[in-house]
Amino acid sequence: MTDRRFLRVLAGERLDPPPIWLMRQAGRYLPEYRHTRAQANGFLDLCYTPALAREVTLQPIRRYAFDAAILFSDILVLPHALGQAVWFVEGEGPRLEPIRDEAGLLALKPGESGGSLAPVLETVADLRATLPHEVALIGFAGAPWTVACYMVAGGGSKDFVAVRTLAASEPDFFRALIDLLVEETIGYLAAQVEAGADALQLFDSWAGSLAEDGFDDWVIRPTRRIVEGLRTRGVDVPIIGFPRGGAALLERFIVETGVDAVSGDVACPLSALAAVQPRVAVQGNLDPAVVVAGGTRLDAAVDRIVGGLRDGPHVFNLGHGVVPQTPPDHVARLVDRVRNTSA
Ligand code: 1CP
Repeated sequence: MTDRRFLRVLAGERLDPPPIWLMRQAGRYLPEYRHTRAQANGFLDLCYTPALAREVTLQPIRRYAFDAAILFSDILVLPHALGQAVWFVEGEGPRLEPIRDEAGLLALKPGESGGSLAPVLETVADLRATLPHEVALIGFAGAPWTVACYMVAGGGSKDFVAVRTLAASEPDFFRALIDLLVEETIGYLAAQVEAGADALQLFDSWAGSLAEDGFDDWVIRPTRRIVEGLRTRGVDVPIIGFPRGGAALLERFIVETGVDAVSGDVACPLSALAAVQPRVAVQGNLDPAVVVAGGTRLDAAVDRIVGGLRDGPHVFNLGHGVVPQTPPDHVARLVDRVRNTSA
């Protein structure tokens, strides 16, 4: 049995206090991140320079001694590796040259992603060699639906209505895009595990924008194929699903995809997370805004989550990523509260 507390919980153990890590635990809220970020020639360069990516991955571990580190990278390095133009506009977010038809799809270069993602895999190997033994290393990718949203829209969107329209009106094109992403994601995640990742998380940030049939086609099926594809290749590390906004279909997502754990979003009721703990480990689900607020309201929200999920395997996390305006002291208070609230 592993002595990494995070992995013990993903394997089904109940630990008190729960292990903790936070989505976007590395990032702009930390002054040391902003310092390292300024040394890189843009955000993608930060992701592709192993010495810098390793440094920003380790920063929150040094400060807070989290139980898991998450590889510093982005879900959009995969479309970039496929040959799509991807760039980040300072203070705004990602931009991509949109792909909306067969010709755009044919211009992609599947199966060659190993080459340009080599620095990311080197970062994984460096990290596993550098991290304290007891700290687990999480590798990740965007789930196909969410990555496709950015690839088709050409950037962020509040509802991705243009992408949902295309998925409904051009299902053959859209299925071909999703199929390609399924295969590439399997290869990319297997390579991360080979390089040293101890667990994997699939981020499906826009799962909640879909109707039930779309959720089946574009969230559940591709995720199941990725889980099966990884298992067929002999990848046996735990896989965490994060179908953000999919609380109403959480049980079915778990049963039909075969993931080992799920991350609950902010709106997911604690009772819904507790209800699935007999099957899988759960992560969640503090509102990042409450961390910004801090104080006794933060303490109360932490206690409620730790109390509500203590009867099954639970990894403390947020319901979405740490936001840039978060005071680092509030994160310290949160970690202390989780570790010192005993059952
Ligand atoms: O300017 C900066 O420094 C860039 C801000 C930033 C950071 C810190 C971006 C741009 N990406 C990241 C890192 C990142 N992204 C990680 C690293 C590990 C960690 O958690 O510490 C991870 C796991 C991601 C994943 C990611 N990127 C997701 C899925 C999770 C989520 O937040 O919903 C998504 C949707 C993206 C796309 C993306 N990359 C960056 C931004 C600002 C966005 C969101 C764009 C949008 O839709 O508004």
